Formats: sequence, C-alpha cells, structure tokens
Amino acid sequence: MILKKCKGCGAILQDQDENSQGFIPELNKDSVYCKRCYRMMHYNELPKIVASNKDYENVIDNVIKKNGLIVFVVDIFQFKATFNKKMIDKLKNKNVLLVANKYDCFPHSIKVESIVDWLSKECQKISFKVDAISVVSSKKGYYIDDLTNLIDMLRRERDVYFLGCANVGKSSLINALIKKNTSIKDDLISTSIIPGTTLNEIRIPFFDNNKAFIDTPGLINENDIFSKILSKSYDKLLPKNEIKPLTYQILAGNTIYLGGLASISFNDCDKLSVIVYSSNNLYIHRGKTEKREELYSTQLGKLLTPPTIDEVPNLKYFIENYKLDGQKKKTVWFSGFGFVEIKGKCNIEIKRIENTEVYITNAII
Ligand SMILES: Nc1nc2c(ncn2[C@@H]2O[C@H](COP(=O)(O)OP(=O)(O)OP(=O)(O)O)[C@@H](O)[C@H]2O)c(=O)[nH]1
Ligand SMILES: [Mg+2]
Repeated sequence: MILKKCKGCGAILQDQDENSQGFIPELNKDSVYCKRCYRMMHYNELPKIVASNKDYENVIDNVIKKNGLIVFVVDIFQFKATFNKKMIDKLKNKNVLLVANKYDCFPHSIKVESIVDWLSKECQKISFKVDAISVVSSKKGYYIDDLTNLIDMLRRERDVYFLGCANVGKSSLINALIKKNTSIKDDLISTSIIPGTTLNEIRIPFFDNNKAFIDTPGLINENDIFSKILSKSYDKLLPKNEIKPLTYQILAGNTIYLGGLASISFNDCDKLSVIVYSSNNLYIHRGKTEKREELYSTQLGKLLTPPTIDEVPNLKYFIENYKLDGQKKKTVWFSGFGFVEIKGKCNIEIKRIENTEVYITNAII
C-alpha cells in the first residue's frame, strides 16, 4: 500500500473517500497533491475540509519534543488574537524566533524598528523570552532575506518548525522562504483565506543533512469573526494592501462604526483624536450615539456592511464598557478586522457581535 502525504496540506493521500482528507481520484506513485489542494492551487477554490482544534495539543507537543528551532508566527494586523497565550505558555524556555507577518498591510510610515520594539515590550510584559523578532511580509517578500539570515544564525543544524494560529501565514511564509532562496517559482504548500488550510505536518527538506522546514496546522480562534460571517465577507475584511488610516476628531456623543461588525461610542471626553486601521473594504462611518440603535435596526447589512444582509439574522450583538485613563495612547484591537488608536481620556462603549474579542494595549504606533 502506498502511504504518501499530500505536499500541499500534509494529509495522507487516499482514493477511497471523496469527502475525507487527502482524496485523490487515482492514487499512484506519482501522486503529489490531493484533489482539494489541486483545486485550491489551480482554481482558487476555497477548502471545504479544514483542520480542527481537536488534536492541536498534539501538534504543539510534538514540535516541542523535537527540539528544533521554532518560528512562532503571528499576524501583525491581528496581533493580540494571534499572540496566543496558551501557545506561549508551552513555548516558554524553548528556542523561539518570533515572526510578525503581513507587514505589507501596515501603513508604510510605521517603521519596522518601532514594531519590533513594541513587540519586544509585549513579550517582556508576559516574561516570554524570544531569541529574535522579525517583521516580514510573505506576500510581498519584504524582509524575507533578513529572516533567512536569522534562521541560519539560530538554527544550529536543526529542523525549523513553523507554529502559530490558523491564517497567520505560516504556509505562505515557508513558500516565500523557498521562492526567495531557490529557483522554485510556484508555491509548494497550499494557502487560503480559510483558517485550517494545513491539515497535518508538512516536511520540506531544505538544508544540508536532510534538515527541513516543517509546516504545521494552525490553532483556530473560535472567537474570530470568521466563524460568524460567510467567507465572501471574510475575504473583504482581510487586508490585501497597505491600509489607509482614517483620522477622526471625536467629541462626546460620537460613535464610529466599523462596518456593521462593531462600533465605538465615546462618552465623558473632551475632543479626542481617533485613528481607524482596517481593511479598505470595511465601511467606516461616524455618527451620533443617540442614533446608534436606530442605525443598527435600519442599516445593518446595508450602510453598515459587512456583514451582508443575508448574514444579519444570524448575528447577536452586545455592548461592553471600557475606561481609558488618557495617560498613554491606546490601541483597541478587534479580532479579525482591524484596530483603533485612541489618544485621550474617555469612557467608551463597544458594541460588537457576541463571542468576538476586543483587546486593549498600549499603542503600537
Ligand atoms: N496581506 C498579506 N496576506 C498574507 C500574508 N501572508 C499570508 N497572507 C494571506 O493570509 C491567508 C492565510 O495564509 P496561510 O499561509 O494559508 O496561513 P496559515 O497560517 O498557513 O493558515 P492555516 O494553514 O490555516 O493554519 C491567505 O489568504 C494568505 O494569502 C502577507 O504577508 N500579507
Ligand atoms: Mg497553513
């Protein structure tokens, strides 16, 4: 019997069950990619079968056991959600290279050095010691050479494992490293906007002595906006290009709407400066707080979009209050679709979809 793994997703190839992982119509010694990966690569099809969190503990435990260099990948645009605490607890005292991916989406006026500095403070705050920090874009190839050098420096003849939450771009990063350092021009591993694309470990020999880059499935954030809306809307939220910050001068009684996904209402404040960083496809609107509920009931899925009108019936919202003391500029992170910088003392009400997360940190910018 042939026991081969799909090079795109790591599933064991099989020709028995079309609805299971690794299916290929005819399995033979030349089989390389399963039907799912073939269709993702050639027809841009979105995967229907995705990884689950059920075995995630094993994924991470296996990597830790192997004692390789661990490249812990986070999405700089969704930093707080992907700088996953449970994962970090397991990675403490390991050789870790922290890589913040998707830098191409950030306003280019923000220097890499200041992001590295901020990331290093976030690590210190939770006593997470990392060997190095790197900020890259796998999509545009930014700083991939620097990352290659760092890996060479830290690897010490060992394999290199890529770990991180789903969708942070682990597979894209390996593709980028391979394309930058070899004559290979096409992606070797499947990638997609859907969290859970990589199904199993994928080993790509790359160094001397058969040492390899090893891709792993990602931990799926169940509170990500992805689980609440359809993939078409989700695609719109993922920033594809440099985001254009939108600056607002805010007074008490103003509300800023991030499409229909969330809104921030400002109370008890003097004039404030607020900057919204989100996908250019998300409709940002400023209005009066007294009209908020009326706007939600008449415009959700229309003016306030995404979500689309079809998604609205499945969404439940709630309001949570936060106090910003105004001592330091703050960043409010909306898991999955952007962040907002607020400078000044205020009370804010955040209205958002149930089971989605918000985090507040000192300002990244
Ligand atoms: N803008 C931008 N998008 C990126 C970058 N890297 C990856 N992406 C996109 O992010 C999405 C997820 O990328 P993947 O490489 O599949 O992410 P992953 O971490 O391997 O995800 P799982 O296999 O689901 O764990 C895809 O739509 C990629 O095109 C980047 O540097 N910039
Ligand atoms: Mg992947």
